[in-house]
Amino acid sequence: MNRVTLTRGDALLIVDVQKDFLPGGTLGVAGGDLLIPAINQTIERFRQADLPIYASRDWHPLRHCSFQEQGGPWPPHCVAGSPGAGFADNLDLPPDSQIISKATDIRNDAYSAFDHTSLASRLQALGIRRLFICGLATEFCVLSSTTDAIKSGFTTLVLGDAIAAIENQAGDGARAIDTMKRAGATIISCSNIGT
Ligand code: VGL
Ligand code: ZN
Repeated sequence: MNRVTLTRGDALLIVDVQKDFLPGGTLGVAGGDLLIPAINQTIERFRQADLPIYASRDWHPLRHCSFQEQGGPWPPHCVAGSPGAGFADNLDLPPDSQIISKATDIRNDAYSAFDHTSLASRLQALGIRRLFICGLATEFCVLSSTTDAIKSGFTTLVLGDAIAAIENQAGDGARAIDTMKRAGATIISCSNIGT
């Protein structure tokens, strides 16, 4: 992949880089912590270009329907306001980043940062045309946010070296990347982003 030059109309979406999704968290993704330097470098590029940065967070009520105790698939994670729901300590989110809380309804899960949030309208209001996506987890919230971004009409680039998969089944991450490509996403590396 050739160099991608950042321009007006670009935005960065960092998906769910929260403590519970990092090693040691209640739903830790192996290697999730290793993405943070590349994400920080990308944040710095967007910041220098004065382009908007969005950070989504899984923000569940206590006893959310996705938790095993309620019959869901997941251990309790990212309970709104809990330490585990906080962004990674070493994630250098600028103070003017836009935070998108999702899956806040006790009865519904929502993997996509676009699902029942104001993200699409906020991006459209700013004239965003191209969205760069990174974060966790590849086959759940990154995949779902990516396909929704494409459906909403954004040119969508996924930072392949700044995503990590849960891999409940071996190969889930690779299959998700394939699905994103077939949906129309371009996979790039953080080091391809220039200003
Ligand atoms: C996620 C599982 C459950 C994610 C959220 O952010 O990918 N995965 N909730
Ligand atoms: Zn969740």
